[in-house]
Amino acid sequence: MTATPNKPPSPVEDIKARSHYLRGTLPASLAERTTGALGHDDTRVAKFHGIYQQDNRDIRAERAAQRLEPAYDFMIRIRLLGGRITSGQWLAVDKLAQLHSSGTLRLTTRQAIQLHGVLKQGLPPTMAGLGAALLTTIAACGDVNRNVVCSPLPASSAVHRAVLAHAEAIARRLTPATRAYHEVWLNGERNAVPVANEEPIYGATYLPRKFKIGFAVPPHNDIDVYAQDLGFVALAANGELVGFNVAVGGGMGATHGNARTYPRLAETLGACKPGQALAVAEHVLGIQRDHGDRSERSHSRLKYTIDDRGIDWFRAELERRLGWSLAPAVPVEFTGTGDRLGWIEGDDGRAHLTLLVPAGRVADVGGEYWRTGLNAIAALHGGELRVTPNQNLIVAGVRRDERAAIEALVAEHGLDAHSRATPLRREALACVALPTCGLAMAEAERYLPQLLGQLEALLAKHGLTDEPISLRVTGCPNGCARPYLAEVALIGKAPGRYNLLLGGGRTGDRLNRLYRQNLAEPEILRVLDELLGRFARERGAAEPFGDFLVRARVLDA
Ligand code: SRM
Ligand code: SF4
Repeated sequence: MTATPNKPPSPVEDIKARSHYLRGTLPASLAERTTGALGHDDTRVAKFHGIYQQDNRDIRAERAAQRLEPAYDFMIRIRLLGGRITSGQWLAVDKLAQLHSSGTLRLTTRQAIQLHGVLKQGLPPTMAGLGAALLTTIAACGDVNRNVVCSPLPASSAVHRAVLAHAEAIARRLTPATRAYHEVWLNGERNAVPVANEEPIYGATYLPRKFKIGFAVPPHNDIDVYAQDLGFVALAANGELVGFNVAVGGGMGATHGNARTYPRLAETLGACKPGQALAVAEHVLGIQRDHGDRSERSHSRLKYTIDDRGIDWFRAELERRLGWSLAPAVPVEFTGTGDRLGWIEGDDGRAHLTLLVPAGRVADVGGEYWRTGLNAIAALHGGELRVTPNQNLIVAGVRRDERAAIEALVAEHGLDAHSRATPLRREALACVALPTCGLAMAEAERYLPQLLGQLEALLAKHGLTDEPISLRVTGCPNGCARPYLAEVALIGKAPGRYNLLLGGGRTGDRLNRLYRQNLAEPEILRVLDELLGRFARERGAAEPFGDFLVRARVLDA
């Protein structure tokens, strides 16, 4: 186990080791009726099962004043490989959400679906219901390989099918092998004799920290491949998949005021053949398992392992484990990180409709009936839906004769945001933040609509309404909406206060930079008003806002 010199392993390492391959004492914690919480260690173990203990922060102070324990409840993250879910599964999830959660679904930036507000007694039936719908939450959280993301729009069917097959194979191989999930949630029999090593890949203490893999299909970087611990960029020739560029060490998370933490772009190491991707994934993960920092959790992602030891060391170690060398990387060009909203024709006679779901929240609110409307679409379509890493939803593989009926449902339920939204709104992302996220320092999802309105007014003032500018807002520096890649990012510092970061690239391959700290809304708007004014006057032809800020050396001021 690699720990920082002179520092002991973090207490989480002990909890993992004691958990007996993620069993912990979950059944006892679930049966305990005197509290709405799980036992201390079990809150850690539950994460590996896709379950986060939270409490409603809107009423935290009030509960404390009444000397009540926090209003504990749970977020359940359903892991959907490549964002894929059948219509039947969608309807099953909605039903469980109505029965056991706050009733809304949340599409995430890693193509998963989250339920919030599940009470402890609601966990077993929800988990069993998900299992019955052939859905899983295993490894949606925890120190393991998380949901593998994959460019979701299958417009070029052969390449996408092939890429997805590789993503699936890797996700399967790197799914924890423990039977604990079945035992606790799906009434699996417990082995009378414990299996000696239930986790041939992970071992008893799993990884030092979360690990993320993504597959992008150029020219669309709609998964933000350079934000992944391990990114595969598909290389195609004549409509066939011929290989992948391999990029390592991406990550967004940082902590305010801690210089040992920072966002980092993944670096391209080289290229591999399609059939070699699984070995690459297994060995990159293996290096991180064996060499990642297990004492200081804020410094334990692969990006720090690489920076601490050097990229040359990493490459040599990877090639030693592989027994072969990566080929030179192939130059690729991306055109953007957003989704292609609206209808896109596939090359197989099917069409795909990408709907803009504001901040990924599936709720009936404000004249947009996302829950009712998507249920109706799912019932009619009967086929596949795909969650995108931009928190949107694709109605995939629509037959020509279904199209008009789906369009009618979209219009009837007010789900046509994609056709009327400004470019700013089409690409904007916000993380969940308050009231459920325990780490939020400021609002994000709930603040986004107001902020968008204000920024649209500024853009209109400067004649920039049609300008695509990427905006991402998070409630803290952990980076769940990948804010460090946006042209304009607000990162929560305190209630109503944000750091303003500017100058990210439009194709996801340049980090933005901190421009001003701890600003309240009026100051944010004043700064952006001035910069957008300059941009309107001084930009080069078709020059994006982020590029302009870098070229004009605005960020050096
Ligand atoms: Fe995240 C922790 C929500 C994508 C980096 N993230 C959390 C938690 C679970 C808070 C916690 O630990 O108590 C948040 C739950 C909020 C809630 O109430 O739902 C949370 N993260 C999310 C989601 C739902 C944001 C969203 O609005 O869509 C995304 C769920 C993804 C999924 O389906 O698996 C989500 N999180 C990300 C991403 C983006 C990505 O993966 O592409 C990142 C940045 C990439 C990266 O990992 O570097 C991200 N989340 C973090 C971090 C910082 C990790 C680090 O390296 O420091 C934390 C904090 C932690 O792990 O300690 C975190
Ligand atoms: Fe919570 Fe921070 Fe992630 Fe937002 S970025 S969901 S506030 S951990």
